[in-house]
Amino acid sequence: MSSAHLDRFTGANLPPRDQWPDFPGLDALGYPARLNCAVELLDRNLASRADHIAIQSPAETLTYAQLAERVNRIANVLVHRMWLVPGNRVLLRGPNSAWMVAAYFAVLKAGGVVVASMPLLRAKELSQMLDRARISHALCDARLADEMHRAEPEPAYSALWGNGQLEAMCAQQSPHFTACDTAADDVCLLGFTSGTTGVPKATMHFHRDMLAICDAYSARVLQPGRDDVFIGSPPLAFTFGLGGLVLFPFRVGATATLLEKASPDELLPAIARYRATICFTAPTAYRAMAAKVGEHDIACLRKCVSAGEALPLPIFEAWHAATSIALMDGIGATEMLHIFIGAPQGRIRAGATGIPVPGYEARVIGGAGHECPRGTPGRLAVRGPTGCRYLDDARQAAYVQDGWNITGDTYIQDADGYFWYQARSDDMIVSSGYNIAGPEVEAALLAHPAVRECAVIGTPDPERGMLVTAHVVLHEGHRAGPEMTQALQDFVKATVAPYKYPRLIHFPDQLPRTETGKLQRFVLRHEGR
Ligand code: 3UK
Repeated sequence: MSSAHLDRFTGANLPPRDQWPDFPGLDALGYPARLNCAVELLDRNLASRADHIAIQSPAETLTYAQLAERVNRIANVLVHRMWLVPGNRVLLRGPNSAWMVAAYFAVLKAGGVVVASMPLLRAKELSQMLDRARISHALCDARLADEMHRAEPEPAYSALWGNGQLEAMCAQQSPHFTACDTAADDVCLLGFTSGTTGVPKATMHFHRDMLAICDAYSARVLQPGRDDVFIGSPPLAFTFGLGGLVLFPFRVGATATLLEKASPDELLPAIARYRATICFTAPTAYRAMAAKVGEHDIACLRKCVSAGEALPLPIFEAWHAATSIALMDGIGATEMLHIFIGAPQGRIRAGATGIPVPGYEARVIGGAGHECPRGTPGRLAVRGPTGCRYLDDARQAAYVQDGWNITGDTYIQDADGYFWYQARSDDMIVSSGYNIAGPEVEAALLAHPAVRECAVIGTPDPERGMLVTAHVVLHEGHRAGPEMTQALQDFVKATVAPYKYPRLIHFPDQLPRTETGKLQRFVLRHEGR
């Protein structure tokens, strides 16, 4: 297999072969040795879907033919004006928009390697990415250029869209571009993990991986059709958003709806306005939207995917009560590119994450690496057509053990084969010898009408080792204080084993979250309460 990369940086920085995961389920997907995922995902639609809407957004609507033309023009700019050679890393920075997607596919089609940055990242974090990934090129939304210009080392070539610069360069280029003849296992994406501590890790994904998530999770679990209209909130720099908002719709010639702003208050009216049928967002957004569904006509909606964090049962139930839709929970990871455990409509069990996506295998293992008996908690191990390859990082050996990807989550597999999330393995609370999973206590608290959001962590305690401590954000009109604390404690004791109740309860105004919507438990732990 010969790489098309002239710049050999990514190939040279793959982990040693003996540290790669196994890839069962890959051969069955039948990919050829050479493929460019931009051709398969975008250009393949030109034969029968040229005039179908590929992207709709507040700013503009593009058919597949119009999008393909913009992609070709940008690819020509990259190659003929910015001297991109295959294998170069290109920073992409912008809110979810048609220009962002066009730039993304232009890099892929030209054989470059995409490095997408979350819109809110600051110069310091961008500098780490520029350095770690040896980024030579940048395409950026003009509104987000300031932080990029402050970051170092400055890419040799950069261009902005939104202020007419890239637009003018594109106008001078041909609307035709011949795709780079990349190998199926050429790296095309460096996905930085939303890591909590330490230097961020860069996960390396191949052209074939971009198709594999479409042909595994999307085709077998989500099962979209060409008339579906996708919508959602995750940034395209988060692979949850990339897959759910762009790759999955494009693989079937459907429509992507891209919103620059997609808080729950904006997403709900957008679902109605764009007649969306499939929604991707985080559990907390479904909870916030469930309360306001009555104000909007969202009868168009058919399927809703929840990922990024555990989906507490009360949120599943609230969304079902409001819409009659069974939320599709799914666990994914940047290392795996997308979701590897979930359940198709009709096989969903409320409260469980689901069963392995066809092509993937999952099991729960103990300390020594042996499979745990069904019904007992242990570490989640998975393998399938996609898997973890960190760029030059010693942490590879911790994530991949014996060919299995170890996600860092504690799970229970039940007698029927369903997987039930317990906690991040680091977040298990050990109090007086009991193992307590914070999310279980959170689910119990969320069922109380006064609770808007909550986080349960362990805080050090001389007697019990750790104390179950809850941080609870109350709905408006409810008062914090000893009475509320007592009421919540009694409420939890009535629904889960009493030893799990939160002995300490704090009432902050909000909880710390990452840009991908994840609760930052470590921030609460380090607040030293
Ligand atoms: C946690 C979940 C319980 C879990 C992601 C879908 O979240 C994604 O990737 P990240 O690298 O984080 C991975 C970790 O997040 N998690 C994600 N989904 C669930 N925990 N239930 C869930 N449904 O700890 C996992 O190890 O940011 C999700 C698709 C692509 C993604 N990158």
